[in-house]
Amino acid sequence: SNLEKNLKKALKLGEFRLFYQPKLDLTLGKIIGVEALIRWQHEEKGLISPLDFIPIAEKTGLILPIGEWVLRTACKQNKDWQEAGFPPMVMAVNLSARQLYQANLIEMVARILKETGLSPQYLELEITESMMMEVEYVLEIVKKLKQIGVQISLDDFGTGYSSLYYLKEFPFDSMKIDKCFVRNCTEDIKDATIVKTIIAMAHELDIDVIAEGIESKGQLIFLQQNLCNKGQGYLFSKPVPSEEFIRTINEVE
Ligand code: G
Ligand code: G
Ligand code: MN
Ligand code: NA
Repeated sequence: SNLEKNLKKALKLGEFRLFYQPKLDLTLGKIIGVEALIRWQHEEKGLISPLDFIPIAEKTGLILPIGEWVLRTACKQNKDWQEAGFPPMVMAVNLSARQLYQANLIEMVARILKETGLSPQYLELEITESMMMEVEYVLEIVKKLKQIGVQISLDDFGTGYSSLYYLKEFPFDSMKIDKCFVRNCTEDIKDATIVKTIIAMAHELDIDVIAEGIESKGQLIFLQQNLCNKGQGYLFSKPVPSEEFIRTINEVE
């Protein structure tokens, strides 16, 4: 298709950009990590959201070269920030299902870490419940990634098939409370209950829990009162280009 051709061209022309959104320690108000989020800087259409091209990239398989570019760019950026003297942060990268099932994923991650010189503890891979088509296979992949030393988080928790089996069997370092629950947690008793329960369960399971989509002071206070000590959202910063992210670090620290 046309979009497919354009995506290939975009990769060749270097039209993809990574934007960065900070993850904060909600108790200390300090930046503890960052999530890399892709955008397409189109010469005529401007900035295109991943929602408009990741699904096609997944269907066509172009997500593999694009995903590799994302991983390399994010690792290199994180290494560059460390070398510039900023406090070390964990860089989170979103994986697609196609990538998780790609034969050489483990080798690719190891190679990119080696090429960029980033220590594995500063890379976190975000996966979602919807990727668990073959649970046992994914579990093996996740275990191998953990052996390399990277962190694994469960993104969009509560929106997929949400089997608690995953939480029991998978060595997740953290889980992210989806923004659809955070959005109304100060007004809707059901959302409040779900958010509180996810936080309590994560603590009991000894998994880090991070709330996403925090947009208001009220949501922040609710999360703090319920002992969620990590979060991200527009209240702190929307995803921004690297230069702007650096300014955010300086403001927050
Ligand atoms: O940043 P934004 O809200 O526009 O992202 C929209 C969706 O695109 C989210 O589900 C996010 O996880 C996904 N996304 C953003 N960047 C990447 C990426 O580099 N790889 C993959 N696979 N998904 C991404
Ligand atoms: O699927 P994933 O959780 O990776 O997607 C994260 C998406 O959430 C990104 O597209 C990012 O731009 C978006 N996002 C980040 N913070 C907020 C927020 O506070 N509110 C809303 N509505 N979206 C957010
Ligand atoms: Mn994510
Ligand atoms: Na999410």
